[in-house]
Amino acid sequence: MTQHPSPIPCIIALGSNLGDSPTILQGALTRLSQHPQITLQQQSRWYRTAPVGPPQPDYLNGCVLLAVQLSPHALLNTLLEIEQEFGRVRRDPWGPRSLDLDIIFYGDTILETPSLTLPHPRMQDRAFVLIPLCDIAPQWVDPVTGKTVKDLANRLDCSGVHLQ
Ligand code: A4P
Ligand code: MG
Repeated sequence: MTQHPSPIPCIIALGSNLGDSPTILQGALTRLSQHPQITLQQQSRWYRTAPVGPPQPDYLNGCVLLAVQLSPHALLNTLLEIEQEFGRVRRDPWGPRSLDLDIIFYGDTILETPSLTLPHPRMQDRAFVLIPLCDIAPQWVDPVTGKTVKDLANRLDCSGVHLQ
């Protein structure tokens, strides 16, 4: 794995709507914090959110701020491994999942590759990402639009997002 000399601040969004979601999400955070190149710095509260996409159970969503000494693709591979460990088997787009880990921001990197887009391409439309993110990083500036997380969240209908 590529190792970066200085830690990069990264935002990861977590979601689950299959299985014992609180335990799965807490387990994923433990796994992340045990990684030698990852430091867990801040954690949002957990939110119960109405599903976006096809009918399915409500989600539990949250966000964390990490300091990461991995390249973007190495970080993605680590997240995919953790998803697998927690029983992620369904691959239906937008369908229910035991664990979804998305990279929202990797510093102020803008990247478009077949396997990874940064910032996350749908982040600015998603109250289930931006409301939890306001707990920990409201002043983070989206490098694409130049807007803060708080300003992006204020444009959205947040009626489906409730504190757990
Ligand atoms: N990928 C590209 N960019 C990224 C990135 N920034 N972070 C690629 C993570 N992955 C990224 O992901 C498919 C592939 O996207 C990865 O292998 C990676 O190479 P996936 O997790 O298997 O697919 P997915 O999550 O089903 O698809 P997608 O389009 O990423 O879905 P979203 O946008 O994540 O939406 N409603 C509520 N309330 N809460 C939710 O959390 N989540 C979704 C999934 C739908 N509705 C929801 C929620
Ligand atoms: Mg995903």
